[in-house]
Amino acid sequence: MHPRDQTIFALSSGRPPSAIALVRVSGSQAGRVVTGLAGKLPSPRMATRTLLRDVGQRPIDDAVVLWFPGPASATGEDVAEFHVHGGRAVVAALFAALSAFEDVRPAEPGEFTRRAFENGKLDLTEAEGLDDLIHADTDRQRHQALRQLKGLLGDRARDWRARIIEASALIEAGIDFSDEGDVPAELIAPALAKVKALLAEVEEVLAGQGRSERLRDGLVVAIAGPPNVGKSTLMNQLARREVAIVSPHAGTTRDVIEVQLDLDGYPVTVIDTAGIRETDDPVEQEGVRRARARAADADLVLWLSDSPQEAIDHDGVAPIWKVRNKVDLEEAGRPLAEAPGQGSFQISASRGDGVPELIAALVGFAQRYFGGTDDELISRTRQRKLLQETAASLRRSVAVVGQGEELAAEELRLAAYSLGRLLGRVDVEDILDVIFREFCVGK
Ligand SMILES: Nc1nc2c(ncn2[C@@H]2O[C@H](COP(=O)(O)OP(=O)(O)OP(=O)(O)O)[C@@H](O)[C@H]2O)c(=O)[nH]1
Ligand SMILES: [Mg+2]
Repeated sequence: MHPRDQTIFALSSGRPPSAIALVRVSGSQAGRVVTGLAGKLPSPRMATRTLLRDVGQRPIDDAVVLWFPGPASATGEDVAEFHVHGGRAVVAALFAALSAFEDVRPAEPGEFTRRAFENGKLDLTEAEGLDDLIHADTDRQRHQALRQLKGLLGDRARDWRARIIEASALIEAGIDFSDEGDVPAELIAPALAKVKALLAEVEEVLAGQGRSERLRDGLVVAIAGPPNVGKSTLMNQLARREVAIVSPHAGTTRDVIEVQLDLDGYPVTVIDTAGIRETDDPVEQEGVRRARARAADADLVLWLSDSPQEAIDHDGVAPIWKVRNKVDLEEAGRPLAEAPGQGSFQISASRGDGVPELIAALVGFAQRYFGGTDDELISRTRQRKLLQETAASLRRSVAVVGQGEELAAEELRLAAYSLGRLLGRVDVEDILDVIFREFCVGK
């Protein structure tokens, strides 16, 4: 049997040991597997308590079994779920029993979802939403993924595709009518009007500022500055744990250290870097090189210093906030010379003074950066690229219609093709592997 037609199984719940482990089976052999292990098939969709036994009739575990005959199942195939005790040995014994069946094998990552997609249970944009939901770390990412999973973009794309096909049918009917000479204007004009209206809708969706795409990836904030100014101390404050080594030696941090923060539901990655200075130590030189490179790519740079006259030594397009640290030392001696201005802060990273204000400003920055994502439909570069191609083809079809209706019809075909790729309905074998490989096993 071809691997594609084989029955697959996987642990769909978290890593054992856990209270309960959920093992899913999907494919034509699922019924035979359940009968083999549980003695008989339970009623469809009814949780049924059963003792599972292997081929030698040795007990595996006392389990709850669910039976979902296809096509009304998650994958569209026959599906069985075994809820067993989540011990490593229990799961291993169940896996061994499952593998003993002919044409039953462990699933590849994302293979359940891929089968659901291939059986038309969801389109590719929804599958992407599902992947995002599983990987969502913050509340706003979850919200965004749920919207994607609802199929809002897919619904729009299906509607556009149907209307493009209508428009090209009008044009092609015109071409068929007129053996010679021009296609009558009364056929072309309504088709063109349809295409223009469509184009406006696609462009409106594209006009979103990519905030949803950013929400998937998160915001990167780099802490940079000279050595020993307290960058790692600030990092630890933001992370609320000791992620980076702090020491009075200049040149302590060499690697780039990252922590993921959830700032008011926004995903933010903070990176702590090596202090930037000229040095002869080759290891520290490499650290400084990495620090510069990461800070140059960041979305926001916190330039930390411990003296008022510190010059900023940084290249990049990202905004830079000046953060003056160790103000506790200055307070003890003389009063602070200046009050903090726009994009400028005074903190004591070791005592925590000024850190809440800095965090509040970061939340504000994240709010502006991600903006309102509620009306955005695009969440991936792949989707944006295909919609751009669609819009370009629609634009060309309007532009070339004067030179020949066949040319316009061909552009419309291309536009429909791009939308088909967006939905995963045409010619996407190459990208399917890439997308589904990112999924977890068991999903
Ligand atoms: N008084 C005072 N000392 C601080 C403050 N923040 C950090 N320090 C001290 O400054 C020294 C350097 O701190 P680090 O956090 O290691 O500085 P860094 O910028 O990461 O240094 P490198 O990794 O070497 O570039 C340590 O001795 C800290 O305890 C502060 O707000 N006040
Ligand atoms: Mg450091």
